[in-house]
Amino acid sequence: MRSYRQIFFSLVFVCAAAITPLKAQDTVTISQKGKAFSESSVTIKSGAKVRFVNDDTVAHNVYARIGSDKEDLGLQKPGEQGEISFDKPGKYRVRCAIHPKMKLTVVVE
Ligand SMILES: [Cu+2]
Repeated sequence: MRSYRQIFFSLVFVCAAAITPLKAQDTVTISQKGKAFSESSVTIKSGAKVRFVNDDTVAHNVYARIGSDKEDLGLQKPGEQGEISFDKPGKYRVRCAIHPKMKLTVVVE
């Protein structure tokens, strides 16, 4: 039956199209310990996320300026984590609102 074949291949195409964008999204994990980020700089692909994990004994408040927006993860207690997405290529600075010496540069390619 020709119509069943067409439906089958249409479904395969739709599923492949739905899965592809998910594979492109990478997540890089950055730890916070000793009132510092685990890296001073990280390079990611456009559309990827950076996950910030608080492995410290004190609270942190990670934020980044992306264009005119401020991405603020709010108060992160020890053991908590949060993610920031970076959709446009560029160089972004991530800071902690509590500890001004904490700096991370995110390069988005
Ligand atoms: Cu902090």
